[in-house]
Amino acid sequence: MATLLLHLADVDEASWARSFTAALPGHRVVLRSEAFDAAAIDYVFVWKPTPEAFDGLTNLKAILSYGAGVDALLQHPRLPARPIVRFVDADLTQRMSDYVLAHVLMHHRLFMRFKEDQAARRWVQLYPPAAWDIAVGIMGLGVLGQDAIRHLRAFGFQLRGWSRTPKAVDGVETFAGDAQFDAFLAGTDILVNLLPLTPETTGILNYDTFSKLRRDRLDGGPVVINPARGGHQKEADIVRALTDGTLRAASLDVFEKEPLPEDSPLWALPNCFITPHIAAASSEKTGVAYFARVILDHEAGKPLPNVVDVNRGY
Ligand code: NDP
Ligand code: OXD
Repeated sequence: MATLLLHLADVDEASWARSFTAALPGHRVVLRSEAFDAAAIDYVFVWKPTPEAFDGLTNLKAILSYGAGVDALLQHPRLPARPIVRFVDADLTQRMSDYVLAHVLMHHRLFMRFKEDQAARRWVQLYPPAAWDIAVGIMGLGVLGQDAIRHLRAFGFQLRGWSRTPKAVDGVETFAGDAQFDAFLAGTDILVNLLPLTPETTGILNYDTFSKLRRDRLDGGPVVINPARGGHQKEADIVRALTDGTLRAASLDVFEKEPLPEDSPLWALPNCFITPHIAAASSEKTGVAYFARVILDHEAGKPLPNVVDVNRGY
């Protein structure tokens, strides 16, 4: 019998515990608010763990991450040296692709501009180039980047992708590493960030990056979409670029500080579309199914899937 400890913030922990109990008959599921023997915990399922979350878990077999991104978890001051399994899930992936597709189409079809015209009761007919004349550049060709590409392909956009190591993706012009970053940007009209947050990618959405994007295709200039992590973006640079025309528009789901402070200048910018970190939440139904399977398989002697490479940072 395995014992699973839940340590989740900002979600209904008790509800997840009930679902895990139903999915793991014969195993034990405990909440951090209950009395439990720390040395008896085999697996801990975490989201935003407190500094003492792992204390005493001396016999832990694996850490299960509620988030697909593990940047914050890897910064935990007392993270035990145990395998970390991150959440990789069709439901979450589909939600992220919905978000990306919706925002790419919104910017390609200049809908924010038409909304401004509507507010001003202004009738101006603008015709954007066809999708096949617009290049969407995806930063990060992992689970989420490749699925977003699959959805965007159906709409006919030119597709470009950038990753750390070289990748071949059908119908996509790919670039890899720092050496090819500028070439990737130079042909990109709509930049979509689906990178993990690591020391190398921190602050990558900055003024210098924006000024290297292609400017002559989309009316008013290039666009940035960031549903990955707030640490990727320099918000002062985004404000500057959205104000001086280096960027025509931005869609941001994540922020340097969350919730986005009330006094952030981003709120007031008409060409900035803000959502409150909702691009792709982990669902209880699919999360429990995935992690229960991880535990059952591991207890049956199978290897853990989607284990984070701690040295790489994702
Ligand atoms: P993956 O680990 O599957 O893919 C990461 C991709 O980024 C890989 O292609 C990798 O390159 C590339 N990459 C990593 N470091 C660099 C670098 N220094 N330079 C260039 N490319 C790099 O991650 P996912 O697709 O599953 O998720 C991406 C991120 O999305 C998560 O880390 C998380 O932060 C964010 N996210 C946000 C959510 C939200 O609601 N806002 C929800 C879910 C995820 P290579 O292929 O060479 O390894
Ligand atoms: C995640 C997130 O990483 O929700 O899954 O941000």
